[in-house]
Amino acid sequence: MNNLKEKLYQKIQEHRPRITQLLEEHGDTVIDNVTVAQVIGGMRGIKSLVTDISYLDPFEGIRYRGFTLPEVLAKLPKPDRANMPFVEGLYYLLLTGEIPTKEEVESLVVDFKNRRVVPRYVWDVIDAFPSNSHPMAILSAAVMSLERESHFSSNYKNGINKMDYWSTTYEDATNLLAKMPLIGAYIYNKLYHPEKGHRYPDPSLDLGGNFAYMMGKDSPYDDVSRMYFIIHADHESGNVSAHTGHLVASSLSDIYYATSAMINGLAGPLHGLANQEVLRWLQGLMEQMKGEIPSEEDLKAYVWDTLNSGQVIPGYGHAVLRKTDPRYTVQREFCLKNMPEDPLFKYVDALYKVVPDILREQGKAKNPWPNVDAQSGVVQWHYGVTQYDFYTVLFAIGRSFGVLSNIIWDRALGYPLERPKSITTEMLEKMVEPK
Ligand code: FCX
Repeated sequence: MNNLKEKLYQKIQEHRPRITQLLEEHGDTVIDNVTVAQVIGGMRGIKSLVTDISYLDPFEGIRYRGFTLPEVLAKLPKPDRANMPFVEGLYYLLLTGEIPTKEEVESLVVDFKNRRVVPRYVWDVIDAFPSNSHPMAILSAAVMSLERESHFSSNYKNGINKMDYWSTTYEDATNLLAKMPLIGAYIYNKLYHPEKGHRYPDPSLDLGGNFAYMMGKDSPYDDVSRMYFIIHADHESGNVSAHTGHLVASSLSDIYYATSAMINGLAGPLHGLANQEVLRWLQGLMEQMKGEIPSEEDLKAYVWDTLNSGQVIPGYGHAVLRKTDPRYTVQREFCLKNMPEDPLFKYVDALYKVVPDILREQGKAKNPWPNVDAQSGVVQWHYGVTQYDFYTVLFAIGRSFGVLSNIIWDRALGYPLERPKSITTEMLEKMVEPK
């Protein structure tokens, strides 16, 4: 076992008794109530999942194993001359709860390099897609094509102890995570730069650096990639992508089935596709303003026009957050440092000053503040990734680190098949009848 897997096993052995004690001594303790509005309205806010990988406080934002994003970006080891941490180091943190040393991360970087060889048939599956296919559909199929590689599935057929499920799940997860950036870059070049042909990975580069190399992007796009994958990695367990991955894996579908399902959930306009909608909306604004920075009045008029046409302001609002998304702030600080004169960034900054007050005035959105999507596409556009259909693939690569870390721990703690109870409308009506 490499030192991450050994450390993980030690953490698993320490954690298992806590779950056993909770179940044995407190299994019948009630921790939440469920209302009619929650049953009909998307189960919002029902405390019904448990994870230690990350926690989302509505007023503080996301914490990975208790660390805020600024703390994660400051504490995790970075490659020499880089300003953003190794993504491999985030994986170590999400799995163990500990900040790894640079030596531990460098050992994990080598392990990831050894796992990132992608079988030829995956490229054939990607090449078989028509060039006007959505990159998320291609990514989902490419991940599914790798299912035959699953150590968990092949071992399960031969009969393995339930307490060891986590070990082959770890192998599948780490093998897939190492391959996702190469698959993403291949899809990008196939769809948007076929003239570049197939780039082979650079053995001297870490995951984020190699992704930038394979995308054909120079520095600081390596740091953009590390930042993007890290801030999108997890958003606790209840969002569509994380919950779908957790749910599908609860039937002991392997990592490949669960990750493909996660990608399919992320592809929805009310989830991962929103970062594309933000760019589309911003460019409509830029076109209407003929590239000029609009006056506050013109900006307000454009925002109200969008709302009055029955559309949402993309990149604003959130199902849980009730403050500015710290992931927006991390990217805004990157923009202020690296691209302060970018016109789209100036539009985003100008909108930040007017949209929250307008959403509050309209009075519908529970959260009038920007989320991660309000800023993410602007950074990609600046560095030449102008095909915003691709942005959700970047989101999926980052989100895989959180979802797959969760699934490894689900198996390690023996979390069972997920099976909430449903009821009929008539039963609901009877439950609300005056006694
Ligand atoms: N503009 C206009 N109206 C908005 C709005 C916005 N930005 N945000 C919310 N509203 C409206 C809703 O449309 C709803 O109106 P309705 O009653 O007519 O249907 C009302 O306000 C109440 O919605 P609310 O409960 O506040 O917000 P929702 O949870 O329904 O979700 C959306 C709002 C889906 C618009 C918002 O969450 C969004 O755009 N999400 C995109 C995906 C996302 O969350 N991206 C971040 C990534 C995610 F955090 C992750 O990492 O997993």
